[in-house]
Amino acid sequence: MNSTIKKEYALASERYAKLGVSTSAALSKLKGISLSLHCWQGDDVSGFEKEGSLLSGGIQVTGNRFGKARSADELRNDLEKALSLLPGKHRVNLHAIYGNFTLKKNDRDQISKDNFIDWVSWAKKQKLKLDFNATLFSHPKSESGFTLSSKDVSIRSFWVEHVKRCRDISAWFGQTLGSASVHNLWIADGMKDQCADKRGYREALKNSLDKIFSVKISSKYIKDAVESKLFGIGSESFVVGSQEFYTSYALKNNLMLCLDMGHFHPTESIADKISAILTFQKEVLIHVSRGVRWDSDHVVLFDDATKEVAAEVKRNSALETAHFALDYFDASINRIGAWVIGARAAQKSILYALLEPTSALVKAEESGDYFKRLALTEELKAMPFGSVWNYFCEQEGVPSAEDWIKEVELYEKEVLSKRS
Ligand code: RNT
Ligand code: ZN
Repeated sequence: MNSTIKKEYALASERYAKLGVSTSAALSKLKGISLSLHCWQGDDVSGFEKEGSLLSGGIQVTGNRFGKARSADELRNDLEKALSLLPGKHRVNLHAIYGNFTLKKNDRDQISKDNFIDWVSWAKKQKLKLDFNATLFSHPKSESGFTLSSKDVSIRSFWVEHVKRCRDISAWFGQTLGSASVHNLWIADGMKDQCADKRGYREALKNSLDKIFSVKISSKYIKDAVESKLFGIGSESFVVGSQEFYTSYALKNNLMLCLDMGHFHPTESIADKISAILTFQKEVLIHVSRGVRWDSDHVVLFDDATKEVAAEVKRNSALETAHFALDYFDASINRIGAWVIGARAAQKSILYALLEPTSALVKAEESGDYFKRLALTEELKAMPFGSVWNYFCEQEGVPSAEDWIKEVELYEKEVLSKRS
């Protein structure tokens, strides 16, 4: 290992030890925390259902940087490149539209394991675990703006069948790869303008969910999550699957809640919700994202919002029971670089949380010494955090500091620039 990095780490360790924090304990914890890397950053959420598939329905990607993955093989190569630049071991998160539909042109209500054999053999080879998502957008049957909550029973049944099949595929990932697969359900259902029968749509959604989750699958294979939203493109006035709706449904039906960092009012703290949920539930799924003024899904950064989320998970002793899944899509910059910036930022945020002298903060708080709590929090920001991070990267055999940037540039020159 680079001797400067080693020296800097030793000095940093001493500084943290003075605060009662062990850097080596923090790093061994960090090593065991996997992020779920979202496949959809690699091709702007297009998927491979048919040639030239395009994203539609409630979410949008902007930008047209060259080099987008045009096939599942290219996407897997790009994922391998991104993963090679991340310390630790991570999972890959797939959406239903990423299957192989060349041999069997299955519509969503016929999707099956057969469409995902390539992904599973790749995952086995790469020693990766897979998570999954049903896809209820970018399809003629979602164009009305309603899927599982549609008042048209044939539309509703179509999507119920899709999600049921996706849960089967997800459970199969979990079983074959030996680690429960997180299946997350997000739908865009809602209305642009004032809705006169909110209750009707919510009853319909509940009805569909009851059908979907009446099929019981062992939690050894699948962990089901439901993702709420406050508003979206085309659903500015009303979203059927709101936070209150899903919180109630999840509690009643023993499902996990998914909190997406871009799905609330911009001034609302997602971090603040974690302890509320974990008071009643064991696990939580976090979609690590960054909204800029709206749910824009910008690349995740090592910023206050992400740090605060990680800190709350740590303070709730939930690092093993919270699932961090990245969820953003930026088509305006190098897509592999976008994956790596966001994933490393999420990992840095977790490390920052692990290096927090939480008990000292709680102690100050309990004794009413709020000055000390605030002062300590401020001083933490000037601690040699980067030296610990760089040491972790070197230890894990991946480039530290800014050294990974040139690897992305080289891949862009050698591989991405040749894609038309
Ligand atoms: C959309 C949700 C959802 C999607 C992915 C692609 O607002 O955040 O999680 O981003 O399913
Ligand atoms: Zn999300």
